[in-house]
Amino acid sequence: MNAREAVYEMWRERGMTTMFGNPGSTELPMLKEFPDDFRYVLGLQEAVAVGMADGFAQASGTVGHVNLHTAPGVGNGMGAIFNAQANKTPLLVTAGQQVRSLMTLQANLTNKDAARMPHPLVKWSFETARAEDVPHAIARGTYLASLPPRGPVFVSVPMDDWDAEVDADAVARQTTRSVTGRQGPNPDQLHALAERLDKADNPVLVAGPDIDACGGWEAAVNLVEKLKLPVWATPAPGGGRIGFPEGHPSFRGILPPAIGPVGETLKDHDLVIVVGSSVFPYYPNIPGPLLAEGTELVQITNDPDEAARAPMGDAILADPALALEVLAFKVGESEREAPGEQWPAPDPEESDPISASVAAAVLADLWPEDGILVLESPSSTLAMRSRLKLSKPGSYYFGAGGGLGFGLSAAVGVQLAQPDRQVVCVLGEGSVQYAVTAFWTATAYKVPLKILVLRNEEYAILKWFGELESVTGAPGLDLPALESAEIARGYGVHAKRVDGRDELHEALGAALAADGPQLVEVKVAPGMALS
Ligand SMILES: Cc1ncc(C[n+]2csc(CCOP(=O)(O)OP(=O)(O)O)c2C)c(N)n1
Repeated sequence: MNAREAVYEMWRERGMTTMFGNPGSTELPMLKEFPDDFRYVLGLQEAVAVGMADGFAQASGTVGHVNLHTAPGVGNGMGAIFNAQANKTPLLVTAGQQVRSLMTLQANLTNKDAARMPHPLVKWSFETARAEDVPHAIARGTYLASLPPRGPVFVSVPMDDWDAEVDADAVARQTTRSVTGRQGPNPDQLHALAERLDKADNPVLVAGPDIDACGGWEAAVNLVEKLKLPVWATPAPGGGRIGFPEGHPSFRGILPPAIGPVGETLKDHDLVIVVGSSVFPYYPNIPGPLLAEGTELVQITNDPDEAARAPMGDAILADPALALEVLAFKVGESEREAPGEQWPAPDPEESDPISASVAAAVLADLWPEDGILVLESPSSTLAMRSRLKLSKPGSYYFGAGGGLGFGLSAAVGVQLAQPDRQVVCVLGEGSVQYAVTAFWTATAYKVPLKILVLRNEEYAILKWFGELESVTGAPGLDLPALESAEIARGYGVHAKRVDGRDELHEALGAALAADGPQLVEVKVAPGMALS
């Protein structure tokens, strides 16, 4: 048995038969005699291959695999690996390397310090000392990626390793292990928290992305309905997924992403429990008290680093879903009145061109049963969330790392992982450009993704940040004449450019009903769309 046979057998056993990548000479030996039961999804640039694998892994619940070209390919992929780390995506990243005998003299394409390169973006980074250890290293990386907190790992494989003979018995022992685990909550700590929740006058839940990733929606709803809790979503920049149904009457909205405003928003509560999120994914520096006097906070997270780095409150390390189930069981039914609907999205004002809020309202009108939103239109994140009010698990993916390019590439991966659900990707026209080659993959693999591009002819969110940071006169914030529909057509995507609410409604409806990848580009007014 050689290393290649051993590794493919392991991937097969673990259901990892979809491989994303962009090949070079150093990767070809891995791809030799590519087995019929595997699928290779070609990305035309490594950042896109990583982003597609990220979306695929998150939406399929398996460890994703992306194979990158040696040093320059890893370099291209690093922004997307950063995103995967922020998204806590279980992702095996492999990369080719020169043959071992030419590494010391540093022949062309040698990655002279391969394992150091993706630091600190991965949980583990490795190149084996011996060719025969490659299957063990890939097994180790795969196990580690899948354990909480999940995230990317990196294994560099010299190209001559794939034909190396391996010890079949040792490999079987190393690669067929079941390595699983979700942290069970400490019963004493949860008991104490349940008591605090029962005693609190006005407790509140902040729901984070890991509730979705860990399958905790039902338990969250049970807890909320028993305790009549109001619910906020964790601030949008860190909300890579949605942890609570946003159409639920207890849902209040999305917390603002800055210290002062978060403290202010939560000031009437005596106890805040934050589940499946960091405390908090702050972004702009708007200082103020972290929490009002008299407000206490308890975080439940499966990530020791998130627990340790929070600037206030207590933390309990536990799987969010398991902890919510125990809490929902332990707490008593509250006598409080259940919160009524508090997150209205009033009809947006008509304008010419239409606002992004109107575009969001049109999309909400046409929203497919079971639709999945992959969102990267920075100035209209809040408008999209507040109009769509997504209320089913696994229905929202957003790049928590903030690196543009996640949206379009991840959308292709999500649609490949969820062929029976309609994926809709909403993008700013600036964001399209960071993953533009994903259009080609969508066409080549007949991925029936629907894409809505909001054309505001500027980097709207950066102009807004400029105001916040008192920056005037910054160059490079306008994007005139970027023809997204024409560009998409060049990659084979059926695309249409429209203006106004009615044309958008018609084109989007037609795109949703049609086969294959479809794009609608609509002109929208500049500026932020906050609701
Ligand atoms: C890889 C990367 N480069 C640069 C940025 C900085 N950035 C944040 S938002 C933004 C503008 C995005 O423009 P567009 O998609 O048109 O959205 P809009 O702000 O107009 O809604 C940029 C350049 C980033 N987040 N990621």
